[in-house]
Amino acid sequence: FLPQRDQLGVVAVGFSGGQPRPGTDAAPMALIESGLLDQVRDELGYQVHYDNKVHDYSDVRPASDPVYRNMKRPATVSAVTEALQKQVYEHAKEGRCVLTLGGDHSIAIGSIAGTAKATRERLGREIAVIWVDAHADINTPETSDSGNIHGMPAAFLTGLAREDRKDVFGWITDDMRINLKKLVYIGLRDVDRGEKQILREHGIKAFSMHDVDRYGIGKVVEMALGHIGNDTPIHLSFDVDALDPMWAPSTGTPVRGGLTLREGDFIAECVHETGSLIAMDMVEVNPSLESQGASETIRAGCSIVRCALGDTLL
Ligand code: 4U7
Ligand code: MN
Ligand code: MN
Ligand code: MN
Repeated sequence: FLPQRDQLGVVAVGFSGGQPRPGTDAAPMALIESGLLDQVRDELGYQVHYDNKVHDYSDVRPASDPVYRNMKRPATVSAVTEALQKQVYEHAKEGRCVLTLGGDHSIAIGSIAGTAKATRERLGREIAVIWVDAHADINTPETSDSGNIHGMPAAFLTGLAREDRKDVFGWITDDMRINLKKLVYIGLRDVDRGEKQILREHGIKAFSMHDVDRYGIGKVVEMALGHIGNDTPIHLSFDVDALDPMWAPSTGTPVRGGLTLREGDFIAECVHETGSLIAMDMVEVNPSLESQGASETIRAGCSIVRCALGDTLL
């Protein structure tokens, strides 16, 4: 079922509306300007399918967008992720591995919906999602304190959160959804009370920083991959705030006690080694925050993407 190994579709998503701070919209350009796609092309040997454009989706954004069911900018995030879903789907159905450069983490609603749908059509398979993050991002609109949709993507993708309004994620159909049993977290350390209840109630597999400390990253990744099973197509959704702020300070919701850059790279390397990676998101890089740390954060994001695409140490 492997994607054509050397074909990479890239979507650059200049969007920050899933949370309040401007700046994540500039991340795709920063990652690309620092040479990411050139390295992937020249050093890793991929044929890169990229339209040379950072999308801001201004053509689909609604003029007004009041709070709805506690969600901030619901129609905007919905319209942007719906458009992204189509872009990712188009790449994935050609059998390309798809790299989505965010943007805040709300965009995973679109990228994962696109790979889930394409993989069902192409291979008749459900995808697994490895969610590397300080946060679980599985608030429903009702459990969320902030109303920020970047804290909700996993709820919409699993169907724990649903909405009939077509302009507020009602476009998400069953073929775009993911199985709760095939979602696995690594790096958690800031999970809201309501989210903990959701994780417990549904038996969702999660490896917190406590688990990383106890077992080491090698064992944690082994257990995470063991949970999803051999030969399952994998979508890796990597929130840069999974890394400790020491390595990734320029992000909207930093949390102390995170992964080292080497541990982040290691997760990505192991996912690459499975040969089952079909798509990846790199999200929540915000070059305008902690400007001293911006270049370091960008470098960290690039490094993790390169590792996932097969950059090896030797
Ligand atoms: B990110 C939070 F309350 N849980 O829902 C929320 F702590 O994509 C944070 O992982 C969400 O960066 C963080 O607003 C979303 C908060
Ligand atoms: Mn996060
Ligand atoms: Mn996140
Ligand atoms: Mn964040």
